[in-house]
Amino acid sequence: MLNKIKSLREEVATLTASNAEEVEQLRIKYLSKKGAVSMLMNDFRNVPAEEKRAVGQAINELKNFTTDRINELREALDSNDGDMDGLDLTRTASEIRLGTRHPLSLVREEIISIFSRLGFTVAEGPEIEDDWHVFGALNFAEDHPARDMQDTFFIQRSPDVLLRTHTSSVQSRVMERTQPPIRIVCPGRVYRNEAISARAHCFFHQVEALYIDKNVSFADLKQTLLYFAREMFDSNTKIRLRPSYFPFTEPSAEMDISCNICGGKGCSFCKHTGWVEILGCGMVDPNVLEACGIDSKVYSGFALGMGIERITNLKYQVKDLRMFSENDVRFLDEFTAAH
Ligand code: 2NM
Repeated sequence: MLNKIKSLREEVATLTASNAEEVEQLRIKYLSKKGAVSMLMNDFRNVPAEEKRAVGQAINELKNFTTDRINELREALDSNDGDMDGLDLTRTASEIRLGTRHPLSLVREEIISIFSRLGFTVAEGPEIEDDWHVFGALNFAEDHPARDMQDTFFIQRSPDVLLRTHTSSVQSRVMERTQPPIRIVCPGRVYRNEAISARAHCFFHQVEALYIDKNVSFADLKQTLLYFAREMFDSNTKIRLRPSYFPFTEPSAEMDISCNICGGKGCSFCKHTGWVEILGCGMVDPNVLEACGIDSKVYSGFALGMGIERITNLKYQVKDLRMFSENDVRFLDEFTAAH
């Protein structure tokens, strides 16, 4: 009996199968009710009492060995491509998770959409720029601090190659190659040489708008600003303009909106003033028009620029600017995709 078990074990050890059907045949041959291993169980009745223990153990061991061996053969086939065993075509598909839009993208698209309703189209340009398009054409004095290494990232010196510090460089390029009317919005990433903290980053995102035609006035600018503020925030939003200075505009102003967090009553976000600054603007300086080949006696224009991060903070109260570029999915998942 023990010899019979031993030779059966050797036989099982050498089994092979080239497809699932052959594995099943082997299972039937050895493990089914009438299979070779099961038949040993029948013989077990005739084993003398003193051998029962040893033979019983040997049969059990053979049974386990054979089961394992056949499972091994089946698994080896399953992991081969082309074999359809184990592929359940009736299984419900797993859920497809859609990504979310980045908050800065959501806000950028909303800004562009508002200006497009006023007839503005999108213009884009390079992030790596020359001195002329970032500063020279835009009426920045030769010794203006923005031209300093402290404020601007230089890639190369004389001729200067630098990272744009504002998207106005796109506008100087458009003005150089296009005669008015010009009505463009320029979204994009800009770079400033600043220490990174919760409130400052070495890059951020801007949208600037430029409108040049005959008879464009400060009144046109104000009405555009009011429309923008009421579309972007709520329809009761108030605006206020404070005189300011920019090299490329004269006169220049900064615009505040009534704080949309406390509704103008005063809170920590607006530092208890009821107002928050959101953008800079002004009438394009005639020097800029002339530098770009546009006749400043015939044409006038307004320009404005805003930081997308700042607008996004107002809408979503993001505490730390660094959140925008860390790509932590727990943060990004809070912004559901807009379709
Ligand atoms: C601002 C504020 C004020 C501006 C000016 C120009 C250009 F090209 F026409 F000269 N583009 N953008 C401008 C004016 C930008 O950002 C705070």
